[in-house]
Amino acid sequence: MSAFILHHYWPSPFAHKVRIALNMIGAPWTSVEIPRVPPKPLLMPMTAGYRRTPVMQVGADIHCDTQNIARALGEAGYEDKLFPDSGRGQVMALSNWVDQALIELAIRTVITTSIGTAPPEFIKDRGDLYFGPNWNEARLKADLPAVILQMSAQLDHAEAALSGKNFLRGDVPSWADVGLAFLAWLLRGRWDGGAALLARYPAIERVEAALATNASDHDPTITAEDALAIAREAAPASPTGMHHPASELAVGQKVVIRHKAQSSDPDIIGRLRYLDLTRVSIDHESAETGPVAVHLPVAGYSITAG
Ligand SMILES: N[C@@H](CCC(=O)N[C@@H](CS)C(=O)NCC(=O)O)C(=O)O
Repeated sequence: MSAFILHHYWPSPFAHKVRIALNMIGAPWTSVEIPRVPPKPLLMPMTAGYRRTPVMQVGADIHCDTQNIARALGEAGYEDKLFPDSGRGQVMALSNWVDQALIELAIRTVITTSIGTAPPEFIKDRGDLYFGPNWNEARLKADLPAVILQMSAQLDHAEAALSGKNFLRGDVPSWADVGLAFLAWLLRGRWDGGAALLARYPAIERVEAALATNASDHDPTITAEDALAIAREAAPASPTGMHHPASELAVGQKVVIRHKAQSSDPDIIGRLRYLDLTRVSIDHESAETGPVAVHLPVAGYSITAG
């Protein structure tokens, strides 16, 4: 069976980002389908509190957040395909820009235009997750035209960055192009204004088409119970240790990892296993999984002594 187990649901845009990447690099993968809203009783025992989608499991190593999943795929032998020409720094910077400058606006647009058609509990859950404690539907709707203007401006920057090139860094695609492809997938598939907006950006549409992936291009789905058993039977294979020159945290100490944006994300709590400039790992244990290592990116999270 494939080493990579993607815990996801099919409509998840961030999960689609990883599905596009797995297809682009030709890595075999399997998946577990998880609920779209909490509770997630067969996932959360693995994640020490992380509730977002997707999560990528490799035995007893649990990778959270797509930024960290990209690093894990690189370390598993796909570095050159995700970050061609030793371009990891530029690719990660571009990809973070797409997530922050564009995906946030796209998600806001999709959620705002789903009000009234998506289940109210879904809107409430996502509102609390993405817009902080004081959001309300009327303000989201009032803000929408300005959000679309913002998004068009950022799309224009991305289109210009593709000028004269097939992909953001030249002839071959990278993790940064995966960001544009899942953005286009989200806008086209979930917003009735998406196709018309994207039609103004032909280079982005070309990246979207070049990286388009088919949901069936993966090994058969496994059950969540099987995935828990795989975690239980494995031991974390990832390294331990402090590799951060400026942190006073110590391996073995209890730490709390918190999303930096205001959101309803629960805290992620465990004993520090590993820290370097871009990754934090904690040891976590549950009856369902035994000991696992949970990995997150440093960027975008606050990590403090617990
Ligand atoms: N920064 C995260 C964002 C992940 C994210 O927001 N995912 C959405 C789904 S596309 C989510 O978790 N929604 C709530 C949920 O699935 O419970 C990443 O890159 O993985």
